[in-house]
Amino acid sequence: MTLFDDLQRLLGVDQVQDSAQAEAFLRDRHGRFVGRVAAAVHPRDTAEVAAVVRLCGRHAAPIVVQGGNTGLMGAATPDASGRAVLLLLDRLNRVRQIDTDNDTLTVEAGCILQQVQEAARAAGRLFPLSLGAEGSCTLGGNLGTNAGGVAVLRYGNARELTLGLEVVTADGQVWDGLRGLRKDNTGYDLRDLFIGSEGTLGIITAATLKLFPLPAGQCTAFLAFASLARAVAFLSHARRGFGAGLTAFELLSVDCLRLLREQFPASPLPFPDLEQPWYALLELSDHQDEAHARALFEQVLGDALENDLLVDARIAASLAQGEALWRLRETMSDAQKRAGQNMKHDISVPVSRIVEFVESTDALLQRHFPGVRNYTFGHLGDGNLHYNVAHAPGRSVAEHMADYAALSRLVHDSAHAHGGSISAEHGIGQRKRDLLARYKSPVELELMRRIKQALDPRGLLNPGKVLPEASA
Ligand code: 2HG
Ligand code: ZN
Repeated sequence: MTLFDDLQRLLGVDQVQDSAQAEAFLRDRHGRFVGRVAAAVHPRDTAEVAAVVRLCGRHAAPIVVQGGNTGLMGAATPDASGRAVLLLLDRLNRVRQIDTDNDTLTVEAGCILQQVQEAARAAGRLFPLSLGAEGSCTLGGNLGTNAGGVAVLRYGNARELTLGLEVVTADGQVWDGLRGLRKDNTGYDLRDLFIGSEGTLGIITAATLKLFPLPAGQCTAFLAFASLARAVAFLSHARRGFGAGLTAFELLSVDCLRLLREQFPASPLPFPDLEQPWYALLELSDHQDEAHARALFEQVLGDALENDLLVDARIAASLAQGEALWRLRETMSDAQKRAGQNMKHDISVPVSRIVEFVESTDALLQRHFPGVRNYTFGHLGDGNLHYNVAHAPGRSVAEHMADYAALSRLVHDSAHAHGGSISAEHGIGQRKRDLLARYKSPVELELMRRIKQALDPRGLLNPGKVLPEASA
């Protein structure tokens, strides 16, 4: 019996596809990674996932899990060997339980993030994980990469929002860790091992998530800054003024806004003259009411204007205006995609070193790669910038991308030298795998390898991802 036949017998003919039928799943969203598979399968529940894992074990077939296929690091794309089974969790999309007394929600890994947000809202609660791809990414992918997004400043990463997990282990057992406990000090935290492991340690099939009260009032504004240093100073000012109500502070350089205008001319910019070098989207959530939120918002912005932290502010006068501002920010990824590939660097550094990082890295780039254009934007409140670099005028995208290794090394070395990380929220996948050997200490890498060896001794879960080869 071949693996394909065995899978069809286990799941039924309709739940198993060959490489040709599964084509859409074999390349990542940007077409950077393309693979082949022995089969792609759509199990209907956790028991079927476990059975698939056991069957793959008997055939020594690697397993790659894929959710909404919106990741940027190629973690969900199989390699070209055609040996792997691609596990698609789209059928595991049930909301299993909502507990409003405990403020928890238990959902399956194949749920689209937006569906999770809507389930929470229907119960009068907020599930705050929010990112541009929320209409198509899945919760399993969010947990696999420990996704961040635009509300980390207030609510934390996917990890901080997760209380419990259900996981299928590498040998096909089911670990039911769906505990909705905020306190549980009973030994090693297995949950936190699986979150962020990008499918290399186990397969997350469901999660128990934290819920929060829906805010009673919300204020959104677009701000203009005379320098990045002022934007950072404003952030401290807003933290003091808003306390926990500060929910988002998303930075965009003037070149990002120019790109948005170029690619989406129908979407008006809040500052059409684009006279300042830096802009940010600010959001306050308030648990009293709309009037209280607005008064506080205006006071904090007024003080900042008076103290020259801020050049100008456009406060959204309605929900619709606020949403339009958010749409601008959220289409940054699409605007870049339309303009042609650029080099993405999802870095983080301490907020106190952001200015020094940007200024020194910009200067280094111009010295070594004259004319390249920076599209710098992101989650300033978390110290996480998307420090993306596009081709110089007069050079083709292909010529530019040929410099990827050298240019990216310069950016990553700079982030590292500023006490930062080379991957803040997008993960490692295959794209950054070999970089870990350069930026993680031998001790840290050795501990990671031992964990992998303990949980997946045969190396069948998402091989070739996250961990660099031992010799690298
Ligand atoms: C965002 O913050 C995403 O919009 C994508 O993390 C970042 O396109 C990017 O580089
Ligand atoms: Zn981001």
